[in-house]
Amino acid sequence: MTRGGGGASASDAIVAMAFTIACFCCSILAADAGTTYYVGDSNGWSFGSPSWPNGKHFHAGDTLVFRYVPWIHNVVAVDEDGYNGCTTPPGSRTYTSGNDRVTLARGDTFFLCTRYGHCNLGMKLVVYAA
Ligand SMILES: [Cu+2]
Repeated sequence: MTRGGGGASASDAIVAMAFTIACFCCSILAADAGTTYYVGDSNGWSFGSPSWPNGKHFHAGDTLVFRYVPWIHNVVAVDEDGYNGCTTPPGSRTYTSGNDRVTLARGDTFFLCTRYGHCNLGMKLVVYAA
């Protein structure tokens, strides 16, 4: 820049404003899309999943992806009683694709695997979304 004088020029101000607006729009888009989490990370949805949410902060609109071998496991969204007792309330949503995407609503969401004995062996998950 060869222009003289101190202080920020008008073009600098416009650039700064454009940058601010762009950031603002990006943050809105990010909020809409939410964050995608892979349950169990590289292990997938498994018996080690109950501790997986530890230290994570989920928000409504985030997506959980459950990856597993479909003929070994499944994913059922249950209520708190179902989670505590390893039971499946009537009408529970069941996922069986092995690559299931679930968008979180605000509050606690409970999941378990209904294959024989799996829930009692610890294959269940509760996630809190703010
Ligand atoms: Cu299972």
